Amino acid sequence: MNAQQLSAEFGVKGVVEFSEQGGLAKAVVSRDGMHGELFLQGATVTAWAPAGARPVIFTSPKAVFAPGTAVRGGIPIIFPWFGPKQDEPKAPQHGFVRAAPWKLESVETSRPGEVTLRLGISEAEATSPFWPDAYRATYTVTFGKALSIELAVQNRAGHEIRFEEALHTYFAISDIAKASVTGLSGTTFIDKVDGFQRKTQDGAPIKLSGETDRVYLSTPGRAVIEDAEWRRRIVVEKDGAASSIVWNPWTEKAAAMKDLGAEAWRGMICVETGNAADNAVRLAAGGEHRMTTRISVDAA
Ligand code: TA6
Repeated sequence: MNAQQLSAEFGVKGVVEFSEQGGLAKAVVSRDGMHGELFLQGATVTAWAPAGARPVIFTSPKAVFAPGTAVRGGIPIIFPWFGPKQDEPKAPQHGFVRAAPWKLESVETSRPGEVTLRLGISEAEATSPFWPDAYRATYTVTFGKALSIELAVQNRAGHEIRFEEALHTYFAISDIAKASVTGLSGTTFIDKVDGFQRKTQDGAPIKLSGETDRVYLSTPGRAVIEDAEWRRRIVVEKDGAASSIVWNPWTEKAAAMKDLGAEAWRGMICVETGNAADNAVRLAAGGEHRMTTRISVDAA
């Protein structure tokens, strides 16, 4: 559906409006000063700011909006494998739904201050020779004082399936040198920058001082991004998701990424919610798995 057709079916004047960017349809939501954006391609949230607050979600100023291209920034949905697919070097990084055509199924505005969008996808819209199983995924996003998201996966394959998943959230921060992450102490992480070695996180706030790419395993339900300069804390709560991923490409990698570039990386940090590596999901035939996250902002 193009923006005009979406507006006719789902539009709510001044609250949920549809437009196109780079040939891609997006929903722009506004309510009581809250602002949000979601592209149907990849069901990618690219913006959210509660009323009166700075943007919470980072999207690269050099992000490419084009059919089949994943957005650099926002909340890409990673499914059904995280990172490179083990034993399949030809498989694309991070699965196959983050640049696929999700269908908008409903728009809900009955709760004050909130807008809920529900989208769906199945093997009919997106599949891969590297993971040919039948599935249905439903994505429910509520924009409001908080940003609440649920990814539900149904197994329609007739046999047990194994998958990884993540909400690869890019958060906007004042400066990577002035931000830190708490809530992961004592957990084991796979350090992808240091030969995939397994290490234990100490008790201190995580401060980044170089390229960082870590998959934290079996983590608690709450992590916090402390931003000293902007005097705010971004609280990331999760359920049905055992892993947390912390990433920033730093100078060299960022400069080599055309859709990120030499400067913008300082203003972002990924703190992702998912089920990766040892935490991959095994789902029985006919079963459903739900993963949720709730993102909110406190004054620091
Ligand atoms: O989540 C961190 C990570 O897996 C890193 O390894 C890095 O590759 C990042 O994702 C971005 O991946 P992308 O395929 O979007 O360039």
